Amino acid sequence: MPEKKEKFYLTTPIYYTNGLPHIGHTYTTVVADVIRRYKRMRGYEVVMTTGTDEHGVNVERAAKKAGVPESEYVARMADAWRSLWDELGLTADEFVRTTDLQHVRTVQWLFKLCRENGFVYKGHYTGQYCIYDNAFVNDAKPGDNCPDCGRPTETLTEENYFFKLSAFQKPLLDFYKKNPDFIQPESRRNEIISFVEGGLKDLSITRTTIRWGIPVPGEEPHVFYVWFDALTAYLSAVGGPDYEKRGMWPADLHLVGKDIIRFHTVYWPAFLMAAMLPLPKQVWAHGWFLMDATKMSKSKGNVVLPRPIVNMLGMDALRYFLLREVVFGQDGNFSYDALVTRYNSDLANGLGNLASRTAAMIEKNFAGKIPKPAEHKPQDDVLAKEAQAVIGEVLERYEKMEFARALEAIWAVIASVDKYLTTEQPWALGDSEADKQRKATVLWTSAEVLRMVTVLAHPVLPQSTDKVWALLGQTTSLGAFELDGLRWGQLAPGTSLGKSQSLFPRVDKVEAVERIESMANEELNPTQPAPAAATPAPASTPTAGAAAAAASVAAPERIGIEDFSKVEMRVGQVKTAERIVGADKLLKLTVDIGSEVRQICAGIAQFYEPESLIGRKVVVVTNLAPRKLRGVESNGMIVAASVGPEGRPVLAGFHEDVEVGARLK
Ligand code: ME8
Repeated sequence: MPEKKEKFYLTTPIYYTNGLPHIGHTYTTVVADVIRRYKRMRGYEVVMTTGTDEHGVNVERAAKKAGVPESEYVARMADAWRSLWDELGLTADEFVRTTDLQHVRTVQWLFKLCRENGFVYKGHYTGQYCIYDNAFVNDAKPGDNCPDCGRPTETLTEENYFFKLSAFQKPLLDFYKKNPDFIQPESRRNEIISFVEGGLKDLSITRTTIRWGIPVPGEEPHVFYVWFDALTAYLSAVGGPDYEKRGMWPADLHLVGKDIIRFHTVYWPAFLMAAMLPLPKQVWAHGWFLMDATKMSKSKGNVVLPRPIVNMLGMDALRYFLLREVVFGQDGNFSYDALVTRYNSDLANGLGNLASRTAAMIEKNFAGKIPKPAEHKPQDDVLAKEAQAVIGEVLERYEKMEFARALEAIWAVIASVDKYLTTEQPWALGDSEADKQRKATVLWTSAEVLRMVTVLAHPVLPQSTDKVWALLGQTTSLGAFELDGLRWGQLAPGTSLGKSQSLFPRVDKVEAVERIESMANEELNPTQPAPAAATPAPASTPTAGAAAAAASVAAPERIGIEDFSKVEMRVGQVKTAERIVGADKLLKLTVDIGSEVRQICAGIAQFYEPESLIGRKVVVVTNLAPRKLRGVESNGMIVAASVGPEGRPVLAGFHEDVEVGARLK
C-alpha cells in the first residue's frame, strides 16, 4: 500500500466581482499556483481554492448600473473570472462563489455555532462606513475619508448582531505566541500583534442596510456582513459543516495581499475560535504591485492587465517576471520595459537558448540521442557539484516563499553551464575518438544540467519546462516528478530527443511594449467602435461580457444620404495576407484599392486562412482614419457581416466580376 499523502490546503482571496482581474489579483493567484505545483512535486495531496466574493453594496450598485438582477450580474462576473483564470492556466481545484448554496449554509452554520457558544449579541451601531471597502472605519468622524481608499465615508446607524471580538484579545495573542509562523512575513506579524494588544472592539457582523447578502435565518432583514460571509468561503470550499469528511481543513496557507491581513489574522481566527473550529496554520501577506509607484486602480486608469502580456510573451514569461522581479512580501513596481528586458535576457537568451543549442548540438553530433559521457575532467565535476548543490537550496527557497532567490539560484546554474559551453567549445572539437568522447561528456553534462534546471523551474514555468522535458526525450509527466528524488546523473544516455519547439522567441523591446500597450488599451476601452471585421471581442471575454452587461439597447438612429455618402467604400483585391505574432485573431493584409495598395488589419484570423484570401475581392472602407491594432497600422477596414451569437465575420463580396477600385454607393 502506498503511504497516505500528507495534505496541503491553500487559498487565494475570494475576489470581488465588481471588477475584473488585473495584475495584482493575477500575482496572488500565480503564487498560489506555483505553490500548488511545488507541493505536488514534493508529494503532497494539494487543494487550492480561489473564488468570487459576490455580496454587498458594490454589487447591488454595479448590477443596477448594468440593468440586470444581482444574481445575473454576479453569475456573469464569476464566469468571467473563472474563464480568465482558465485561459491563463491558473485553474484552482475549487472555485467557490459566495452565492453557492453550500457556502450560504456554511455561513449560517458558523453563525449558529458562534451564537450558541455565547459570542454573538444584538445591538446598535453607528459609525462611518466605507461602501467601497465594505467596512466601518474605526475612529472615523463624519466627513472623514476612508484611510484605505481615500474616498468619503458615510454615517450609518443600524441594528446589528455583534461578534464579541473583544473576548478574543488574549486567546489571539496566546495563539500568535504559540504559533510564531502564523503571520508572515515577520514585519506583518509585529504589526498585527501591536494592533491586537491595543484592544479589540466588538464587531458588527450583520447588516440591515444591505439587501444583497446571505440572510441571517429567522432574523430577516439581517444579512451577513461581507467579511463574515467571505472568509467563511475558505471553509465552505472544502466541505463546510462536513469539513471533516474531506479532510482538508484547517487551511495550511491563506495567501493574501497586505490590504486584508487584519481580516485574516484577527477576525477569521476569532470567528473560528468562537465556533470551536480548527484554525488555519498560516497567513502570508504579500506586498503591492505598483504602477508608476502608486497602487493600481481602475479609477486611476493605471491597471495592468494580464491578457495582453500573455498574448505577446506567453504566460510563463509573466509568471517568471512576477516572481523574479520582486521579493515576495515586499512592494514592487511593474513596468513593461522591465518585463520585456527580463524576457529577452533570462528566458530567450537564458533557458531558451541553453535548451535549443544543447539539443541542436546533440542532434548534429549524436543523431539526436543523448550521448554517453566518457572520462570526467575537473570542470565537469565542478558543474555537477554546483547543479547537485542547488537542489537543496532551491527547495529551501521555495519552502520559505523566497521565489526570487529560488529563481536566482536556478539561473546561476544556467549561467554556469553557458560559461562551461563557451570554455569547452564542443562545436570546435573534431572527429577523432578522443574528441568525440569529450564532446559526448560535455554535451551529456550540459543536457543533464538542463534537465535538472527544468525540473526545478517547473512550478514557475510549467508550460515551457514541459516543452524542454519533451525535448530531452522524457516521457513521464514533469508535474508528477518527485523533487525529493532529483539527483545528478539521472539522464539516461541513448534517450532520443523529442521534437524541438519554439520556447521563448526573442522580441524587439519597443515593438513588444507597444503591442502590449495597444492590446491593453483595446481591452480597457471596449466601447471604442471596432471595425466590423477587425478584432470583434468574443462574447466570452470578460470585458465584452461586462460591457455588454452595462450596455443599453437603443434603436439605431436613422441617417440621411449625405451622412452615408461620407463613407467611402471601394472594391479591393487582397494581395498578401499573413498572421500577426501575438494576435491570434488578426490578419495583416495588403489590399489593392485601385489608386493604391493599403495595409489593413482584419479580425478574421480564426475564420479565414491567410492563403485563401489572396486574390479575393473584398469591400473596403477607404476613408477611415488609420489606427493601430496590436501595434500594427491599419489603414482602412474590410467589411464583413457579423454572423451568429459569436459574431463570426463573413466577408462581403460580389457574384459578378467587378473592377478593383470601383466605389460602392
Ligand atoms: O479584498 N498588488 O477582494 P479584492 C498585489 N473580496 N496584489 C493585489 C493588488 C496589487 N496591486 N491588487 C489586488 C477582497 N491584489 C475581498 C477578499 S477574502 C475572504 C475576501 C490582490 O478583489 C491581493 O491578494 O479586492 C489582495 O489582497 C486581493 O487582490 C484583493 O482582492
